[in-house]
Amino acid sequence: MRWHASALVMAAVVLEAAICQAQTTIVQDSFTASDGTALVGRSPDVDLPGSMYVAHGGAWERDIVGGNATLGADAGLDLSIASAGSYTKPTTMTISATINLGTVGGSDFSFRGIGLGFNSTLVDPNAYPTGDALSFQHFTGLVVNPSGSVRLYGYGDYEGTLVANTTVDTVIGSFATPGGNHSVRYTVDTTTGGISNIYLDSAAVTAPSTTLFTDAATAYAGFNAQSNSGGSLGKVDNFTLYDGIPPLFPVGDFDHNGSVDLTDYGILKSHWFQTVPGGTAGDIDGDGFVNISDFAAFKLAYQGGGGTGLAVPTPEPTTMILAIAALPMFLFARRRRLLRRPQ
Ligand SMILES: [Ca+2]
Ligand SMILES: [Ca+2]
Ligand SMILES: [Ca+2]
Repeated sequence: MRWHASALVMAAVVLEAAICQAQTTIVQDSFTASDGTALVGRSPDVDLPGSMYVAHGGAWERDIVGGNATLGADAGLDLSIASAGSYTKPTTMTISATINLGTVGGSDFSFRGIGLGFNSTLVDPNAYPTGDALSFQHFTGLVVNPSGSVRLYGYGDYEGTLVANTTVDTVIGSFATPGGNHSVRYTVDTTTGGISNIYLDSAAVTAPSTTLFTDAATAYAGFNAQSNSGGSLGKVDNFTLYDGIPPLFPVGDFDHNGSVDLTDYGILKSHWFQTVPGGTAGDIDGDGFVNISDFAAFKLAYQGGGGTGLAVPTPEPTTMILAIAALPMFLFARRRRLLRRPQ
C-alpha cells in the first residue's frame, strides 16, 4: 500500500514537472535599464546559459530607450538558442513580443517593418559590408509592415539582389491601426518546420502551411527593423521565448489585458457562486462555477505564485465571506507596497 502511495506521489511529481516543462520561459526581456544602455552584448532578464544579444545588419541604433529595445533602419539583434549545458533547445517554441513601428516607414514589401523571429546565421562572409549581414538576410519569421500588414517571411538571402526563388513572402494578417503597441505571438515546430497559434493583439490568425522553421533556420531568436529612411526608429518590448505553448493569458487575467489586477478580482467577485462558461469570468479551475477554489487560485496568481500573505481559506461559508471581504484590503496593501517601490 505504501508503495502505491509513493508511486502516486512520484506520478504527480512527474506530471507536474511535465506541465512546468511545457510552459518554461527560456528567454524573457522587458528592457528595463537606463536610456542608452547598449543592447549588443546584453543578457536578457531571463537568459539562456551565457547567451547575449548579437548585432547584425548596419551599424544603426540598437539600445534601450524608455524601457524598449530601440532599433534603427537596418538593425537586427539575436540570441543563440543552441543547446548548452543542462539546457536543450526545444523542438516546439513560442515567441512573442510587443512591437511598435515608431517611425519605421516606406512601402510594404517582404521584410520592411519590424520582424520577430529567427535567424539561421548572423554573419555572412560574402555580405556587404564584409562580415556584416543585413538584418533580414537569414531571417525567418513574421514581419509587421509599415501599413500594419503582417507577413510570413523566410530565407532572406541577399547578395546585392534578392534571391527570389529562396524567399517566402506571404501576407497572413494585419493590424487595423499600424501605430502604437501591438503584440505578436506564434509557435514553431522545428521537427516539421511549421508555424501555428499565431496571435496578433491576441486575435487568432490562420497559420499558413510552411516548412520554413527548421532547426537550422531557428539557430538564433530575436528581432529586427528595416526602413526606407535613415534615422527612423522602431521599438520592441517584452521579448519572450517559451519552451512549448504557454497559456495565452496569465492565470487570473479574466479581462485578457495581460495583467492580474483589481479589475480581474472585480470580475471574480461579481460572478461569485455563479455558473459561467468554463475557464472564464472568475472560474480558474475550469469547472464552470466560481467558488473558493477559484478564489484560492486567484490569490496565488495575484501574488505571483509566491503563496505568501493571506492564508488559503478553508471552504466554509463564514471563512469564504471573510476571505472575500479581506481580499480588497490585501490587494490594496500590495498595491501600496508596489507604489512605494523605487522605480
Ligand atoms: Ca519594457
Ligand atoms: Ca486582467
Ligand atoms: Ca471553478
